[in-house]
Order: sequence, then C-alpha cells, then structure tokens
Amino acid sequence: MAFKERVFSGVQPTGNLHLGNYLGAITKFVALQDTYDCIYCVVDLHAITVWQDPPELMRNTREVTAAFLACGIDPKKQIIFNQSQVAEHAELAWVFNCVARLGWLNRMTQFKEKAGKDRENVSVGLYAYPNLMAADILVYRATHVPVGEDQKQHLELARDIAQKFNVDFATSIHAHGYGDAFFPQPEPIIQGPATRVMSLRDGSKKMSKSEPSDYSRINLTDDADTIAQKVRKAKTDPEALPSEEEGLKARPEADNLVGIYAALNNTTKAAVLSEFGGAQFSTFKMALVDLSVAKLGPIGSEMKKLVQDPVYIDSILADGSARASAIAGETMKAVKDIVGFVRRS
Ligand code: AQP
Repeated sequence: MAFKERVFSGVQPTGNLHLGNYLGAITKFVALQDTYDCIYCVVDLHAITVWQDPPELMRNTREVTAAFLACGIDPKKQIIFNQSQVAEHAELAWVFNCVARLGWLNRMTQFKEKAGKDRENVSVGLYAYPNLMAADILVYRATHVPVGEDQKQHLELARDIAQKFNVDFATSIHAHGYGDAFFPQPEPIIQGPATRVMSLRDGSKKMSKSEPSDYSRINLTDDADTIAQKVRKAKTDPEALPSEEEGLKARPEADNLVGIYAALNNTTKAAVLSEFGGAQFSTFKMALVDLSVAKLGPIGSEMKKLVQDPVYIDSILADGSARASAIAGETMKAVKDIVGFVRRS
C-alpha cells in the first residue's frame, strides 16, 4: 500500500536548545517544509520522563515553539503543536507498550546512558520512552522523520513496532479494508556534515542540553560575545587543519568544528578543508565565530522577541493541536477497530 508522504519530528522542551538540536534537526525541519506536509511537535510528554519544574516546563515549551518559528517554519502551512494537547499520542503509546517486546527496549542505548547506575530509581516513562516516540510518529502514519544520529536506534524500534503491529493484526487490518499494512515503515532522515554535533569541551561526547558546563554547547539564545568566547575556548589540538577529510580521523575536536562550519555554511567538510587546510585553529575559530554569529544571531533575537508574547505562542500551539488532533483521531479510531476495542461511533 502507498502511504501519503508526511514528515513528523519532535524536540523536547528541556531547556538550552543548542547548535546540535539546530543542525541535527531544526534546519532539516525547515528544509523539508518545501516538499512535504510536516508536523513538528514540542514533546512535553517526553520531557517529564525526567523531573521538570512545572513553570520552567511551560517556559521551555514556549521557547522551543519560538525556535521553530524563528528558524522559519511556517505555522500556517505546517503543523506546530505540543504533544500533551493531543491525547492520542499517549493512547497509541499504550497499545504499543503491548506490541513492543521487553527485549527490544532492553537494547536501547539511550536508556542505558541516561539511567546509568541508578536504574532502579529512574521513571518507568524513561524506559518506555521509545514506545511513545513510535506512537508520536505513527499516530500520523508519518513516512519521514528528520532526526540527529542519536535517535537512529529509536527510529529502528518504531519501524519494528509498525511491522509487528501490521503482522499481529494482519487479518483485522485486512477485514477493515486497510490492505496489507496499516502503519508505514517510517524512514529516518539523517544527513549532512553535522548529524552528531559533539561537545565543545570533549569531542567524544554529544553536545547536549543536560551537560552541566554551558561551555560545552552553543545555545540558540547566546549573544555574539558568548558565542565568541565559547568558540575561542573550544578544545582543539596543536596541529594545523588538514587539507583532506582523511586528516580529521582521530582528531575528534577538529572534525567537530569543521563539521559545524560546513553545516552552518551549507557545504561539505571537504569544501571547508580546501579553504582552511594548513590554517591554525586561531584563524579558523575567528571565521567560525563570524559565521556562527551571522547565522544564529538573528534566530536568537527573534526567539527572545517571540517569547515576550506567550498569548501569540499559545495560539499557534492551540491551532496546531486542533489540526494534529484531527489526523491523530482518525488513526486512533482505526486502531481501535483493528485491535478490537468497542468504541462510540
Ligand atoms: N548533539 C546533537 N547533534 C545532532 N543532533 C542532535 N539532537 C540532539 N542533540 C544533537 C537532535 O535534536 C533533536 C531534538 O532532541 P531532543 O531535545 O528531543 O532530545 P535529545 O537528543 O535528548 O537532546 P539533548 O540536547 O541531547 O538532551 P539531553 O541532554 O536531555 O540528552 C533530535 O532529533 C536529536 O536527534
């Protein structure tokens, strides 16, 4: 069966949106809106898998929405909303809790990293997070999902859940006239030179919101001086930049900064090295500061302006939620029929 092509992705409102979120995800969201129907979600249900201060969660939800708008996503053509306003996400996630196998979730590396040694004390939600993520995507029967590299394993799980649902309920899916498969196999979109932006302090660690050191990341709301300071202090090695990509191997910090420059300039690492090969980091970092400030400065200013108007932001989320609910509601009705739940007609 051919599925209508549709893009879905989400960002957690957990504070400090950074260059990794921007290059790994949000720039892709913007680019895809020219070709696809897109649904972009502020995933507040995911956020509470770890403790969130309630007033801060509200502020962060509005800030991520502001980032979507400031980066250029059109809320009239596309759907922007927050997850908790569309109850079908949680409803389908429960069905998927009963489809996914414990062994599948036990393999999830993000859970192992986040739970660490404190496994017994983390929330059940943190463990079941990938099932909710599968529901987020499949409640819209989305076919394409732009994400950073760190989400690849969760996307594979979403594909496994879709596949198992289609097989387990094949007879019922057929009986209700949905052909051979009710859910599509969502394709990850993970492309470009910055699918995994690393910490500015340690090239072996992902740039992340929860890293205690603010010097490890560039936040979308950082001003020009802060960006300059963070780039200047970014860890590097004593060698000059190589002229070929091969020379970045075993130089994680150099590789990361070149990847960031390439992604911000919409080019390749090879092109960056053909310009800066042989240059010292001091020269390259100056160029990276100029480029980062030129690209991120206007976004940060617009975000700061937008969050001053929560009534406007909330109206975008309410409108998006109503349009998202209409699609998700249809999917859930069908899922109830397929699974065998009696429902109000
Ligand atoms: N460092 C990164 N490089 C490239 N892409 C990244 N993404 C996150 N970090 C990087 C992508 O951004 C999207 C939204 O991520 P999220 O906020 O929903 O979740 P996350 O991956 O947990 O983000 P953080 O910043 O790393 O938060 P913590 O510190 O809580 O773990 C996703 O598409 C993600 O791939």
